[in-house]
Amino acid sequence: MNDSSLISEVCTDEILNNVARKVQISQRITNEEAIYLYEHGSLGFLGSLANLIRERKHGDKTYFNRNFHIEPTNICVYSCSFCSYSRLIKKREEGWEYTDEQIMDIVRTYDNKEVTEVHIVGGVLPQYDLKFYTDLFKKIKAHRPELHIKALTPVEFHYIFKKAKMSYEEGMKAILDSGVDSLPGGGAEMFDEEIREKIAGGKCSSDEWLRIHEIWHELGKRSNATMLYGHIETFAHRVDHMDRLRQLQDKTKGFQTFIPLKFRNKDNEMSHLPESSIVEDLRNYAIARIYLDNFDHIKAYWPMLGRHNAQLALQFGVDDIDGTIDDSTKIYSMAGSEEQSPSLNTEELVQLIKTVNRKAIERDSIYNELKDYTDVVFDNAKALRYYSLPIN
Ligand code: V47
Ligand code: SF4
Repeated sequence: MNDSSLISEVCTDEILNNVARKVQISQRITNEEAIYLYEHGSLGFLGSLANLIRERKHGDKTYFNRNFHIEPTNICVYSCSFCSYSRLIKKREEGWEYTDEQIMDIVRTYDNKEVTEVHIVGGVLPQYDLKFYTDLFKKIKAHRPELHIKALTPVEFHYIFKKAKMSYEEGMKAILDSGVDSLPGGGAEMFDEEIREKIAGGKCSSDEWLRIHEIWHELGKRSNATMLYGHIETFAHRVDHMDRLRQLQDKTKGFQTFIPLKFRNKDNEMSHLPESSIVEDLRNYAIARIYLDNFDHIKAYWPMLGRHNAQLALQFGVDDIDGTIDDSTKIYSMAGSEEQSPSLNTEELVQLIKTVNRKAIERDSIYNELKDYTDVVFDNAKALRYYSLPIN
């Protein structure tokens, strides 16, 4: 008897049984079934199904990369109510605004480090226009051609293309030609229009977010998708969000990874809302894994979730925990994450994965496998920080 027939044996709920059967034969679940899973699926039930899918797709492999972030500014023309990091233009003095040379200085600090990716995203400001960014990306490529540039979201693209009086098609072609390799998943928030207006009013619409990713995929390039959950949305809104992604993915196959982002409530306009529990977070990862049958990867972003919760998520459908980060992002530390200076060296990330009996695989930004760490033994006492199970 395999895992999922066992699930069917012990579960007496007809709808849950049917979902288990569908998972067993790799059949897609409906939106109604996904909502039902949110309402009635126990953590154990969801975890077993999600893990079955995860192991069918990737076995024990758990992916990570060596990356750093650059956040050119935290001043922003928008004021999303979940954002703890941005400062409005009228409070400019409280934030930072890097010039292109300052950004290049940051890139140069990594010259002797074995990073493979830079992730660039920040606030939206008039001086960071299309020319600023395309010149910057060209400079980064000229300086370090092999460094993968994962940069900007439809929120920035919509703003800078409008200012440049360019269509999305023309704009994305210019972005491609300037050296951007892939798009991160940010700015998606929650696609339901009413919720989006309340938490992220004024920035690009859901259709615009999806259209920009579609154009990027049509150019033959890859991107990620996020979902900001655990605030004022309902389970039906989460399923609607994933439904729109699943439909676009059927069309383009350009998404690589889905990244659920748990709302963190420190110092923002929604601080009065409680944060979701870890049980709810794990259920959410599991349902995402079950629902998004056409996404290869589900990522737990450890600077947001915390490293130990990210380890747990590896049993609930997650196969990727992002990268080394090198303390280069402020978005989540400012929003209250327990990771106040997010940075893990390769060794620490590998041990984090191995101590929960998964296989650590370093990947590049489009999931080519760079190194399997199964037989690599580190001689370093720091690894003991993560010691909870025997290290293979
Ligand atoms: O779009 C901002 C979210 C996103 C909060 O593609 C918050 O590999 C929770 O998209 N609580 C930006 N979430 C980060 C992002 C990302 C991160 C890591 C990897 C990738 C990838 C993409 O962060 C924003 C927004 O949804 N966010 N503030 C907050 N208080
Ligand atoms: Fe600006 Fe992005 Fe923060 Fe919204 S989430 S206020 S667009 S930096």
